[in-house]
Amino acid sequence: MNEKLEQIRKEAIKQIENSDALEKLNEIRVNFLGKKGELTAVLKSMKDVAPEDRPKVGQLVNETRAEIEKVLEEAIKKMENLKREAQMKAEVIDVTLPAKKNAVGHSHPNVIAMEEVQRIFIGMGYEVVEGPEIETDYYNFEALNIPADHPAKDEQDTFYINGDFLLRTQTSGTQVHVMEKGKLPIRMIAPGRVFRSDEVDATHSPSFHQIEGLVIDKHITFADLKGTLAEFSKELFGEDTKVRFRPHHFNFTEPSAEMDISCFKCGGDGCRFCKGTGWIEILGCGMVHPNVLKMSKIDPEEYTGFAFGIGLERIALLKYEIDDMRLLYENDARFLKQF
Ligand code: 2U9
Repeated sequence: MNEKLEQIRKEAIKQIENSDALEKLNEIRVNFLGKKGELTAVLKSMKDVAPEDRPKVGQLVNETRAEIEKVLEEAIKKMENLKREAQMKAEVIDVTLPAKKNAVGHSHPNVIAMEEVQRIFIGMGYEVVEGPEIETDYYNFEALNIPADHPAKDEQDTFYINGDFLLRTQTSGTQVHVMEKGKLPIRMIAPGRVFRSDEVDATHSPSFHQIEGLVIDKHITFADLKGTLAEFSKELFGEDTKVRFRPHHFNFTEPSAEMDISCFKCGGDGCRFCKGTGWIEILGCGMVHPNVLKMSKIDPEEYTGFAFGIGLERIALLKYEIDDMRLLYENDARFLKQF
């Protein structure tokens, strides 16, 4: 019996030492220590042992069971540790690996320019007002002192919808809506999309954006216009920017002017950017025509005002040195991600 037990002990330990998986160790436990296992079989055969030897044999069986259990527990612990270590190794985070790059969207140059221009005028106390893209002939032309036979009203320049309705060719209608409300003084900008029946090329598009400004109050003079637009230009193009005004004609302003800024590339000496002139045209402006005030029930004897119009795309092209307007509409990600 002793020998049998010793054989069981040796065999169990050998199998435990040779096993390489937790499942195998469990099998060994069942085979040696389980109800139908080898040690239990020895206990069952106690009836064949002489009664006086039974306590000794019983003790030996218990000792063998205890030892197998101990070796088994140790092996299980070792196996579990190995498993955990392997798992940790597999799941290890390499903090030196470069992070995954998430593709981030970019603001469109038009949006950047629009926000910058709005920020400057809001800083000067201007209100931002948006108006409808579909206007009537009255708000887009008549109220702005543009007569029925004006060339801008030609179908070649304006998209007509039906009857009286058209796609606005300038945001000025928005200012007319505000003037009609009769609340004075007015200090506002009207940003938005406008439409003209133009062919697409490097400097034209049938749809572009404007920011128009309007100030109406008592005692507003051309000096207010000059001071405001000079300050605006310095903020947008830099403190050293100079401005000059050239006489022009618009139906809705009198006198009217176009404003140039000194070239921000060469400082006014003349370069390729300003075509050697030292100046770059950036907007149109003027004192609001008395007829325009009268039509919106504002007395031109009591109130005067100035207005200006800025083509947003022109500002974006200049500021970011983009040489073709079409790039602003194609939305090619390779272009947009530069901003
Ligand atoms: C009211 C009265 C007057 C708005 C003005 C301009 C001059 C102008 C151009 C800029 C580039 C159009 O987009 S562009 O081609 N605009 O030169 N706009 S004064 O004058 C107004 C507006 C509203 C009631």
